[in-house]
Amino acid sequence: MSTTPLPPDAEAILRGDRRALGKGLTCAEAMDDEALALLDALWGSTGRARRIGITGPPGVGKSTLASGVIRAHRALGRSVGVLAVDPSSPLTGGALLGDRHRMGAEAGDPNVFLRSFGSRGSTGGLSRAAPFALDLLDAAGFDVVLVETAGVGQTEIEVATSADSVAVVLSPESGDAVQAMKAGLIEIADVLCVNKADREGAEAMAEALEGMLDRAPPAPWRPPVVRTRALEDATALFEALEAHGTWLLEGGRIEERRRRGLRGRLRTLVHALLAERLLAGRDALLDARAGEAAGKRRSLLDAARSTVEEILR
Ligand SMILES: Nc1nc2c(ncn2[C@@H]2O[C@H](COP(=O)(O)OP(=O)(O)O)[C@@H](O)[C@H]2O)c(=O)[nH]1
Ligand SMILES: [Mg+2]
Repeated sequence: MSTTPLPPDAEAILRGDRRALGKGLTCAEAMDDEALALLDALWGSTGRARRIGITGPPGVGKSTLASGVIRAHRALGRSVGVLAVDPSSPLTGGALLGDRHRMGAEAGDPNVFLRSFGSRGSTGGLSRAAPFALDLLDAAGFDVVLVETAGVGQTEIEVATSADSVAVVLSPESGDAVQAMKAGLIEIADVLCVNKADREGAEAMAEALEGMLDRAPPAPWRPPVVRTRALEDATALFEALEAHGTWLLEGGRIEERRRRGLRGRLRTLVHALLAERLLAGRDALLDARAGEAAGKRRSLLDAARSTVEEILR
């Protein structure tokens, strides 16, 4: 953490300047040097917001639910910063506009800040920017920071687990519910939400999830399975998330959970920094080993091992 005075843009974000926050998030999206300096400066001011993740396959109703959850927090006077992570396309704007539209009830409320965030290309190391964007929203002083991630990939799961409480949303019409389960989505759930409860198959899906939880090894927290009709009401999801938040605050569980989350992020960063440092200036070595693998003089794995040996020698 920096011990020098805060840079002006960091000061502005702490003061609640939304323009500065927007600019900071743009930097975070690119993970440029400016973003890194900003995050360094603001680290000491993070950790005050309650962080909520809403994840699940596309189309299950996450944005609609998020809108309801935001309204419930607003009714209690809490400010909310929202990050909608769209892995597919930060450029086309289709999904972005869709989210804006569905979260439209909050538009114009100065205590709700909504930002879409592209995660395309964020496949490793320092480019894993979304958790840092949550840090920025946290430092900006929102009472609640909510992130919606679409999809069931590793990145989405990582983003979701940088929240204190994670809701995994499924719907009876998402054919990829089984895939979501296989991808490890169920394991990260603190709350399981079967949305579109008005549709056929919702109750059967909820019961299947309950059965799965019955068979799982006992855990300190059993995720509740809530049924919602997001177009009408998201209260059940809001209340389940609140209950999980209360449980986390008992007996220091939240500190332990955050420490675990940060350990994962730290590992990722150390990986990236180590790789960057160790591979610097090694292009000739990599070319030579790749040539050997191409020419079948070594296997690819052997080439990798020997490259590591040479670098560490
Ligand atoms: N029938 C029904 N449709 C819903 C419900 N919740 C959301 N939808 C619709 O499902 C579609 C996808 O919703 P959206 O919130 O964008 O899903 P996301 O991709 O998971 O964020 C939209 O057309 C919603 O109006 C629900 O409870 N029941
Ligand atoms: Mg959405």
